[in-house]
Amino acid sequence: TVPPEEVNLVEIGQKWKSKVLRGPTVQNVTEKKKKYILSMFPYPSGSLHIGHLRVYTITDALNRFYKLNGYQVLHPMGWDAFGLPAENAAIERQIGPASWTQQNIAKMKQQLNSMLANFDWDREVTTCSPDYYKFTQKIFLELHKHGLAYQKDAEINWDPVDQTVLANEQVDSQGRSWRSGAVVEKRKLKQWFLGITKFAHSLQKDLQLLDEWPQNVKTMQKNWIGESYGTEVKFPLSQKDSGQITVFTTRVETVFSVQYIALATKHPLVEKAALSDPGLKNFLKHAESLPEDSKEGYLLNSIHAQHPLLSASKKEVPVFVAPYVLSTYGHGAVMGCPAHDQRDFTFWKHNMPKIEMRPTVVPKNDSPAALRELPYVGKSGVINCPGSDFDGMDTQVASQAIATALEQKGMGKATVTYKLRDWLISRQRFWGAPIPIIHCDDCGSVPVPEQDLPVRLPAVGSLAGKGSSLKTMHEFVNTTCPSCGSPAKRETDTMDTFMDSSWYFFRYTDPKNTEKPFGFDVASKNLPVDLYIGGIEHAILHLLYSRFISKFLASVGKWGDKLGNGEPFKKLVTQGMVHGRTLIDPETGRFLKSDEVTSIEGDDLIIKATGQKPSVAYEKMSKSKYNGADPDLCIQTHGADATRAHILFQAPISEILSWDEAKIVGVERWLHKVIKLTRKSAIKDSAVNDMKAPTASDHEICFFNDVQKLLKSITFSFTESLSLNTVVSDYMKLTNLIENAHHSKLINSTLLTKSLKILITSMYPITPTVAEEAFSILSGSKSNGWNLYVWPEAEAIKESELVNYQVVINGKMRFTHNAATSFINDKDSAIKTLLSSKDGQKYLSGKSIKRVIMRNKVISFVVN
Ligand code: ANZ
Ligand code: ZN
Repeated sequence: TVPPEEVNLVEIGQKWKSKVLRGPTVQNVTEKKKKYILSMFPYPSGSLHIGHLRVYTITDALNRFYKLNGYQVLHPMGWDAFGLPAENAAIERQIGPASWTQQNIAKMKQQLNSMLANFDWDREVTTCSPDYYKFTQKIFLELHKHGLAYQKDAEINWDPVDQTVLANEQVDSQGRSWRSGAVVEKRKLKQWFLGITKFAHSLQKDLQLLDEWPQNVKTMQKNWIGESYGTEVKFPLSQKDSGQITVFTTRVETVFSVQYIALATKHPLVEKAALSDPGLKNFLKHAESLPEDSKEGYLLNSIHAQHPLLSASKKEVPVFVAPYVLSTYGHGAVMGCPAHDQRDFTFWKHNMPKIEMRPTVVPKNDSPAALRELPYVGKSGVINCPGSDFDGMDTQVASQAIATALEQKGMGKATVTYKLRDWLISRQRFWGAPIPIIHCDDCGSVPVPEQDLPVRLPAVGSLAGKGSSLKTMHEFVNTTCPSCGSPAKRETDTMDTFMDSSWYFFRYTDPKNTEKPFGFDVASKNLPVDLYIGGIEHAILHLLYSRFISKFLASVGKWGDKLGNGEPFKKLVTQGMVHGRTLIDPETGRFLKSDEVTSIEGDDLIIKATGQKPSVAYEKMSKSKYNGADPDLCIQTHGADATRAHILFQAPISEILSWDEAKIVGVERWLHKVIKLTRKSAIKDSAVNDMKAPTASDHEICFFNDVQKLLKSITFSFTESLSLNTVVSDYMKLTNLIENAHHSKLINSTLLTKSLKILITSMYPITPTVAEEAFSILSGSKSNGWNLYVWPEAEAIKESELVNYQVVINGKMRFTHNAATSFINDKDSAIKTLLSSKDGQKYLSGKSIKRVIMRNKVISFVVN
């Protein structure tokens, strides 16, 4: 209704931008109260997308909130700048990856400024800069010194598109590369690994300390680490002194039902047997194309195993090769119990259909004869193995007793197994931190001496082509051995970029340190990170690697937290994705560009060409669906404050945000209202000398209480629930409350102005330029010691005897009116008040009043 040119949010944004970017000037910062607020640093791809905008708006709002509350806030920003996309883009554009990366960083920094993010730019880190990767290399050498970085021949995942190996964590369940999407090939190569499995137990156990992490992330990590308690059992081979097969089992009480042993195709005994068994050789070839749940098997004629606990007559156990046995889990060997395990059951039926199964665990309270349904996989039961020492025992007792018996015979022991493998960090690509090792024919792999760090990447104008690696750069490769001085060769693999990002949050605490990655005191003071925000896609990868490196660094005394568990992130929030409005032609199923539709009455859309309504859906943004949103454009059109508030208002931070720019009008209207209300109050403030009696009226008490309740709710949302969408809706409620009070003329102007100031200060974290503008308007007349950068403390709720009167007009309940119990004592004055209230005007103006009845809490009008 008011012409929009009256309030120009874009102009207000520009006017206050530089001041707001510097952040609030806070006087009473206490050393004791610290907050480390961190967002996962971006990959400098060249442009900020709307998902980035969402995360940085969240952290910036919290950053400003805590600063206003006197906290020393660490809110840094940096760049995860090594990696394949930069390398590929540089090859395409015929420029060096370093300069391409620098260009992108400059552009994205400008975008971060236009969204008004107040970062500690003096702490900026860039992982591809030599003064950063020097210390990535140092940490690698520290791991090496402790035996946690080693080279070994391994069957690895090879990405044929990106021409590099990948860590297990970077291959999805379909066997595809997380980045290129290519089907990963298996190759045997000598590679560098980090000993993350040495930390497997504490990585698993300490998940339970992370009570401020989302449960789903913890569950994913737990499953990935896969800690499993069980027993190692040895089955000697029949031919004397020819060795034994070790299996891992979690169900040792089923040991008497073992009817076969199955070996993984990569088991050393299998590889040996294949040398003299052409049938096996063929099977192994065939097995390469079999799925992991295949029931096929190959019976080995040359090997027979012996049961470690059974009498001589039942001792012999056949040995199979089976693709369902994983070579990388346990010992790559399984004791097959067809009667008690589903997979073993299926395998047995397929390969040995004629031989009966041998159940030895019986459901409780059941006779052995009742055991017809196989496999029986229940865990509570009784051992049914006549002649053994364990016959009749409860399974729980039996499993202990059997493990002890095996141990006494030297045929087994209790053990823990993990699914987690060591972290493969070698990459055969150029754009990464070189692994600081020199290979010498005489001395082996020699660490680069500390004073020679960093091992610099050669400065290249442009890269030759895909798969170009340090291997081809002879000046880099050829060097001398630091140990004996003879000619030697540098390691040409670079590190996985997840190594760069596994410690950057330490570097932020001490970014200018030239001696070491970071100082003990400053890191210990600032870590753990109080709040870490990032994408769920890192639930395993980055978050697991960071926990590992942090625990390692703590274990070698590089930092220490109060709890002593080396956990880097106290609270974790995974922000929801931003989905874009996707328009589809219902006839053809084609995705429509936004200029192919036009809006008609009531915001409805029609397709220009056909006049039909498009189908509308919200989906992951992608170029092919024309559903992307450009943050720059949104900020240019609506201003940064409206954009920030809109982003937060539309969805709780952990949930999917369906981005619809058109809906931003709601937030815009509210911000206009705030500015106009402030202007009106400023005039009133200077004109009216406050002559009100010091005792507040019931209306004023009620209004005061409502303001305090909203302020409490806003504070709670920032500190406890992080429901920033509620914060914005509370702002709106508070604005309306003040506006109505302003119109009602029932609230004295001191209280009104005070409440308006509460609103303006509390808006500062999310809409800082509007807050600055409103502050300057109001303090022009009288600031009365009001400091925009001090968070208002909610005051105690005041007692009042207010009643919520129901106003009924011609028998219909129309509105409620809050007033004192004494309100209806003076009937005439009550009617007058009601007629002049906003609702009263709406329902009663122009009507002639026949009768008014006031009884209890109901005021009844009869009108014409
Ligand atoms: C005998 C048995 C009897 C088993 C029974 C289970 C049930 P989790 O819990 O995941 O650790 N296993 C051991 N090594 C394996 C490998 N390399 N590939 C495939 N399977 C393997 O699983 C442990 C169980 O998985 C082990 O316990 C073993 O089968 C199987 F009624 O041993 B069990
Ligand atoms: Zn040497």
